[in-house]
Amino acid sequence: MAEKSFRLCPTSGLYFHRSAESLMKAHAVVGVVYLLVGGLIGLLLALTRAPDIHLLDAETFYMVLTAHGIDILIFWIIFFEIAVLYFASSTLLRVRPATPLLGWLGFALMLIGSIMNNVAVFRGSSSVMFTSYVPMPAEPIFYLGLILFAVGALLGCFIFLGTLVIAKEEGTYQGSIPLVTFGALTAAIIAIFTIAMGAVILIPTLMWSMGLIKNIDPLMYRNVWWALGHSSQQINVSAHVAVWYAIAAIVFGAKPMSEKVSRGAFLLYILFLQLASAHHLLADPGISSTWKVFNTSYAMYLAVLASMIHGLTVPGSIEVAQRKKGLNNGLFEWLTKAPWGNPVFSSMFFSLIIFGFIGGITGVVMGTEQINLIIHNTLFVPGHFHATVAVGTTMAFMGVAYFLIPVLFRRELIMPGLAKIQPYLFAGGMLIFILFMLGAGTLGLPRRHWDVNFAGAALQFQFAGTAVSMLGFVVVGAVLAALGGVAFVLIAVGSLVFGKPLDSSANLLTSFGAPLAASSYNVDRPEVLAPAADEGSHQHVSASGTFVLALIFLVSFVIYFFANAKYLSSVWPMG
Ligand code: HEM
Ligand SMILES: [Cu+2]
Repeated sequence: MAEKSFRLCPTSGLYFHRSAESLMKAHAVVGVVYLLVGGLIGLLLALTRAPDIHLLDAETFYMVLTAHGIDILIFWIIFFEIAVLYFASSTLLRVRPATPLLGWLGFALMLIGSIMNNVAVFRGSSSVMFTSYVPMPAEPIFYLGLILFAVGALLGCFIFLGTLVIAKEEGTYQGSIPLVTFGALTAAIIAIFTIAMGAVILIPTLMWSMGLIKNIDPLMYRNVWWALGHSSQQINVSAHVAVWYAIAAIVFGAKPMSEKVSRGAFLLYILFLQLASAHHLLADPGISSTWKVFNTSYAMYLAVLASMIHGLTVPGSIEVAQRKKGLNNGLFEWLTKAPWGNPVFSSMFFSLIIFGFIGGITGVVMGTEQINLIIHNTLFVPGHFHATVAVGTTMAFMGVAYFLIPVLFRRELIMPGLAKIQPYLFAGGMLIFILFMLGAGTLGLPRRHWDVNFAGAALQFQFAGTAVSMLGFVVVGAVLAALGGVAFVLIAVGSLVFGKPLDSSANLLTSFGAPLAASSYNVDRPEVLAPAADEGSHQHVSASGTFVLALIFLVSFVIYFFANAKYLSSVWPMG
């Protein structure tokens, strides 16, 4: 292992291997470009949903809806995730990446595949939406693009595993792999399963679109497709939870409250999440209620339990770290005196709160077979998943990107003032957007619908006025969130192009006035992202504030669940 192939980052104490570094940069940058494209066209969708604006015509709306879903949920997130895999393996374990040349091949496949898919979509011939349900046909290059992209991502996962093997063989770490790497490993394992399911469903669909196969059963398609579609969301969850732990360590020097519990929770994801795919089939005929209820109750709750454990231990570990630094007054001084002006922290914390409170609670409510009936295919559904992926995953990644700009790219952040408020703009906008979509959906407004007024339709229908007027607020939220998204891309890409190159001793992260990486994560304390050697030694510091937050969470959960059950009984009277 030639020493000169590593660079020691003076800001963070992290070691970057040159070849892993370039791979991380390439994946992260392309991912951010897709975030920009996908986010901006998301705004066009919102502007069309509001009947007074009704921006796009019907054909363009469904084309853009397709592009938005795929560009942002697949291409932005997975490009960034592969960057995270290189970081969690090569950088955290201080080891060269396995077969970097294959890494570039994987990158090229992902890039080419994603472009092919976009070409198919923007030609207007493949408006089949993110789920591409048969028998709606898309062009062959739509599916082929997705398949090439998936093969590229699969290479990234294998290189991650190979890098772990090299680290083990060369003994670059002691004991077990760090928790963040463990979380990334969970994501990689789930990704391999997900991509295999993708092959099972997309290869036949490609052949069908080429005329080589006559028919694909739509019910079977949905069943297998969701083994891909749902699992891919669990890759996101594992990856963004790993990022939460990383940011807690980076910003606060926090150590997991219990390594074993956190690792066990990651394991729960691997064991139970595939079964939870059933929550996408709750309204499908041809599948028994027993099967639906078993998979979405007992099995799904074990995956949900895992998220609740992380949602408790991450803020808990931050609280413990803060209290040890003396922020010990009352229940919440540790939180009120957290570095709210530092976008690494604020992005991560908004991700955690909105993912947990809104994404989590609405997910469990929606995953209940009976309640699902009142919100199935309504705007409630995009309300839910913008909380989980658009805020949960995206903001966690934005947070770590703010950390990586000075550390990985060695650039000073441009517009630090804007960077301070950007997370508030994006999270605030998204919050409005999400809450009003949830509300409109609860009142029955459909998702993926071009015209809620049914102008000129053969069968007329009038939705409640309140529901329709909520769409105005959806637009307000969407505009704010889009501004926040554009601000992020401006700062991130602008810093790479115009940011002052950092000299070796600078520590510009502190320009946010927060105790940051350098103090809590430096060469003398390389163990911060590694397993806590003395587990238990800090247990006497309590995390009572987090405990109160958890209780508030549980109470909101129970009230909301029963409110929906009550509502169900009123719209579905049975005597
Ligand atoms: C500026 C930010 C964003 C805005 C304004 C926005 C807006 C929208 C709107 C209006 C819809 C259509 C809802 C419907 O009619 O059914 C939608 C769908 C969707 N959005 Fe977003 N979105 C944003 C960011 C994101 C992000 C960051 C993600 C994922 C990481 C995401 C993932 C999706 C997905 C998967 C769909 C569903 C597509 C489909 O139904 O096939 N969005 N978004
Ligand atoms: Cu799901």
